[in-house]
Amino acid sequence: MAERKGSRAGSLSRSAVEKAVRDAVARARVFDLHTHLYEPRFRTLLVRGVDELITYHYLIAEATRASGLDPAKFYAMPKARQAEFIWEELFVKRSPVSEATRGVLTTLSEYGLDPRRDGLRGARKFFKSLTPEKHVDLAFAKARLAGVVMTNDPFNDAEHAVWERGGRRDERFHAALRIDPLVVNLPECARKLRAWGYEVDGDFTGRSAPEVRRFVGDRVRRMDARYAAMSFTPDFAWPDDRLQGRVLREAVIPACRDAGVPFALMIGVRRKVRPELGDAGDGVGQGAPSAVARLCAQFPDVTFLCTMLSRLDQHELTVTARKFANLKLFGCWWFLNNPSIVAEMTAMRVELLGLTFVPQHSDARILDQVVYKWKHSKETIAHVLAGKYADMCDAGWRPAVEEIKRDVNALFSGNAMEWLGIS
Ligand code: HDL
Ligand code: ZN
Repeated sequence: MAERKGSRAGSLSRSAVEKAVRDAVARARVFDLHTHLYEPRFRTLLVRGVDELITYHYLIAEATRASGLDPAKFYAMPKARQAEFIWEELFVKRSPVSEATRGVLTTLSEYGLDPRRDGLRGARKFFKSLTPEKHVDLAFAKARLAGVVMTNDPFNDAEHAVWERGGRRDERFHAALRIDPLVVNLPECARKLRAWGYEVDGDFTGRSAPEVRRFVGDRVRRMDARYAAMSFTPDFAWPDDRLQGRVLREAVIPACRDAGVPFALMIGVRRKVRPELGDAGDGVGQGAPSAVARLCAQFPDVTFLCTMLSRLDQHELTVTARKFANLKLFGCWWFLNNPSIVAEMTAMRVELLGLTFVPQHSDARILDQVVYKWKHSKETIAHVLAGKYADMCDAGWRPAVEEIKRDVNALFSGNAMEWLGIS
């Protein structure tokens, strides 16, 4: 029989391609490039369980908005009462159709519960029996996680104490050195840095630059951090003679280059738009991908991971990534992590970057979120990819199933692990 156009031994028929893509995505092991999770040895820093899941700050914003309750009154309630309030406002009085409420349903259902029948009470009973270690194993298995990267703040006293104590590490958890405080609150950081033996001044004068560079290098080594990271407000600029530009240019970027680790820029957060909402009070603003381009051009030997928070920046940032091989785009961050936007961003990235990006990270703060964030993201990304592979067949190139698995595994773990030098 004549070879079908675009085929070779093992090629799939067009009708088989879409299913092969969906199966490969469903089976793919995931390396989660950015989370706020912690190994169990960090004890209470590892946030888990149904009350935490329901009082995720996304749901606090939604519930205080829906009810009109003053945030201060909400935060004055004990955690269990906060969860009951959110459950009542967003699940009972109204259907849980938002992405964050649907996420709670997905997670409880994936754990074998019936959210409607079991409700908050039944869910609480289920979680009661889980030790931190068993809970991590369960959530990681459900989300098919091969590994996650934490967000490690060297200036957080509780976290610092655990690093100082040392101890066997859980190899599924990788460290990332998160150093926003260096820019957001240098005077406080300088006080701690001096106590740790680094000659750093609150106004970044004297020997501050080489000493911050030494500190970043020391902490990267101590944590075996896979990258250093900062979030930036929409006015991120490059070049930049403000404090943040100097800290980056004179200390952080040289330290990343010395250590051979990437620097991650997370750009576009408008901090404390509504301070009384706490973690739920941040907003989003359009940034300048052109500043990222100038940074990548100036440091061609440094790898820059980047995710921007505004939907308005995505096309320009993706085109910028076509110009700079050292610019690595990852995830649909925070307010972008909604199916409608994940679909749009993933299609655009495949069309402009092929397979050379990381489509998603979970940003999970609560352990159980990885279950729903990855299920939802995989569904959306699989749908987009299936269409792209079908289009490829129509253009005359029928893939083999092994090729589809190769590509899908690159997107869900291979690319990220390669960027971070993890074998
Ligand atoms: O700065 C960050 O890493 C953000 O992800 C914030 O933690 C944000 O509050 C968040 O949780 N987004 O999902
Ligand atoms: Zn985050």
